[in-house]
Amino acid sequence: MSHFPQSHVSYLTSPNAYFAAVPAPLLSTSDYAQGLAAGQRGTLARAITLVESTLPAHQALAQAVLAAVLPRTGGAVRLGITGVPGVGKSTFIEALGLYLVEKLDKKLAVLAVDPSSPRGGGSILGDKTRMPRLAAHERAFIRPSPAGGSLGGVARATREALLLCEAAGYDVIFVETVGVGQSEVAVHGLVDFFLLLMLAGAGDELQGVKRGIMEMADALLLTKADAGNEAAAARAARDYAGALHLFPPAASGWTVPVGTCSALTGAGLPEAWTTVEAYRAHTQANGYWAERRAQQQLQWLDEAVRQGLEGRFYEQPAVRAALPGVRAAVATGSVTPFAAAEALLGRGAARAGWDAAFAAAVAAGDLPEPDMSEGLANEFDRAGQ
Ligand SMILES: Nc1nc2c(ncn2[C@@H]2O[C@H](COP(=O)(O)OP(=O)(O)OP(=O)(O)O)[C@@H](O)[C@H]2O)c(=O)[nH]1
Ligand SMILES: [Mg+2]
Repeated sequence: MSHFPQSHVSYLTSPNAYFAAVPAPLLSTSDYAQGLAAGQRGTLARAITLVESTLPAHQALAQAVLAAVLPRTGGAVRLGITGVPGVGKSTFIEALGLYLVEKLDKKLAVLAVDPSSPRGGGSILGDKTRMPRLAAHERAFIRPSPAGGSLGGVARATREALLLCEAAGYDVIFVETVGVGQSEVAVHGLVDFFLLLMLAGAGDELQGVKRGIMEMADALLLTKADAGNEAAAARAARDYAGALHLFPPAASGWTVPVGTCSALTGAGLPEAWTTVEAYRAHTQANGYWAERRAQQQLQWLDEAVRQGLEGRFYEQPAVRAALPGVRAAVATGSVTPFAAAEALLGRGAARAGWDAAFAAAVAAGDLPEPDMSEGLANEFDRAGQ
């Protein structure tokens, strides 16, 4: 690594093994903001790296950058794309993406939410080799999932990356999700339109299609409708359309369409985009588009408050000192989890000198009385500082 000079900046934009290992030098808030306003890809990549960082100094700068560019955000169509591993998401994104940048002159950013993806160059190379033409296109920007950490952390970083892409002038954002449970819910909270890709004949169970995910979808698309698979795909589309009729009407007033497509032949791709545009026209006219975004903002507020309180709570020296003993007591069953939590919340936030003696008391089953009012008041004092 040491032979790779810090002053060499090509690593900022080129996908190589040093990407994660060599940190980009920080810019000033206004340099980030100006670079984004000018649509500079290198600045965008560096700003995304900044919002992905968990270092407190980086977080503070990231929030300043986001605040500075906020007026330039919100203009894109945000499209979530989900489906089980192997259904063809990346291939679909490459094909639909090329259609958008080449035929419709769009500027497209592709992001991903994959909490399971490892840190390092592997996923970058993996995503880009699956989208080789799109990755090379000047009007497209592809960024793999931030790696590591909780789903909440990955989703938050992706949301902030999405805003940065909008500030840099991208007017369509795709967010690819791994189709394995909670990540769909997280991506649904980021996007305007949620597209579920499916395969004919794979069976609902195999595709992990829970009713909840079908209910979140704004369109279903049977993909790989090519090479003799067209009729089966069309049949499956009719079956799903029938099944969707049984669902209660969506709050958007939108009827969820079911189509077929092939990322290999390109069949159905223009229609897929027409559907997204029709949804936008429909929901912008009836107010649902703005309402959905407002609801998402409020969800992010709740989430940020929850994460902030949790972080501050666990940072307290008294809590850190007592927690191992309390956890041990709960694990062995000598204290109930609820009673231990009440005691931690009530006393931990309030009293600085709280330490091993408390843990010993908890372990002995001699719980101090919780004092929620004092604990909460203290929490709000801290929040206000
Ligand atoms: N025949 C056919 N094959 C396709 C189509 N789309 C994707 N494939 C193939 O299906 C396989 C999986 O495609 P990917 O695009 O990597 O699928 P994915 O959903 O992104 O997979 P993960 O990222 O691993 O979850 C690849 O071998 C593709 O070539 C299609 O429209 N038709
Ligand atoms: Mg993929």
